[in-house]
Amino acid sequence: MTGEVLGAPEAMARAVSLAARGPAWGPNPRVGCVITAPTGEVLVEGWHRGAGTAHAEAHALATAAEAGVDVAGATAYVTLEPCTHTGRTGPCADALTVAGIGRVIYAVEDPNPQAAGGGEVLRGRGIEAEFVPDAAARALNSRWLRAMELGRPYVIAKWAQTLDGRTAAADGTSFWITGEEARAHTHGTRAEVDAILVGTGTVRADDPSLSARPPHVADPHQPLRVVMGMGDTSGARVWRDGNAVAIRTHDPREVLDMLWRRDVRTLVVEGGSVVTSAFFRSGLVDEVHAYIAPALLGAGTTVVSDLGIHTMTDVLRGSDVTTTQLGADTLVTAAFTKG
Ligand code: AOF
Ligand code: ZN
Repeated sequence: MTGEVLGAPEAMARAVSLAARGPAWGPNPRVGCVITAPTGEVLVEGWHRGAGTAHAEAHALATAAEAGVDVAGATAYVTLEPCTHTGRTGPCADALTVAGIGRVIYAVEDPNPQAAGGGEVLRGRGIEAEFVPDAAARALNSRWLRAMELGRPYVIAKWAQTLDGRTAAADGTSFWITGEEARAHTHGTRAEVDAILVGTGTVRADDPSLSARPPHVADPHQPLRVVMGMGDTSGARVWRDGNAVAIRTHDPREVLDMLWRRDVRTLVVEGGSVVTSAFFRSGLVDEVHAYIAPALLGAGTTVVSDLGIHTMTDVLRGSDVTTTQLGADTLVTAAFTKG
């Protein structure tokens, strides 16, 4: 809060919590900025509200200008290295320089080659700019950062399964394997990502709407809905409004290239088995969200089919595992590619 006196770690923690106000989806990271006087007194704050709007530093500086607050010689704590480029908005390194900021502490280096280098630019101008790595600042944008490093969307493979690894019964029915809490949780994830993808087989079998319907959230963000494959899906529910796209290829890499060009940074792959297997076979699943119901089917569709693994030494094993109990069901998350 303005007027509060904060030490350096607290000021950065505050900047991280401001950053978290921004949207998790979209082509830009979430960034926060706190500007303090040399005494540690908070002068102004800012955060980025998403692509096309002011960056966190620009927001804080505009607030200062409006309120007539002098930031000359002040310290700016920013969760991401200030940018150097003119993209949808102007370079923050220049804005900080013009405002007379004396010191800049940033918590994550910008992996975007177009924007990176703000620290160097500021130091070249005699401004004290220091990179002080911060785990919370990195965690807030972990998927975006990984996507930028990989140059492709970050991929989460999500499914609901029985204890024996089935995602549908032998007759194709799959409503509902998991309970209400688990389903509500998946809607929360959908509302935080840029796109959801299924295969044409799933559209034909389930006719899903693929919308985000998190409980108690008015007007949630709706991800782009993507249908991959060659099957005929005309008349399906997914096409009933404009926010859906068909990609007529079987190749996950091509799909990711096309989605990257459409500013997709985080994608949830929601099956079915053919599509999920194709992403695993291509090494393109970064994270798994498996919702496991205490149920058995004994027959029916499996989560994935042949992945070309014939011996234990080739097993695909996740790391960074988390488990969350959701009513009777358990969500297991795991990382499958490592940064
Ligand atoms: C900052 N502060 O608050 C953010 C930054 O298209 P633009 O102009 O919005 O630029 C987007 C890029 O700028 C984005 O990919 C990332 O590298 C950086 N984001 N930088 O200094 C901010 N959001
Ligand atoms: Zn910027």
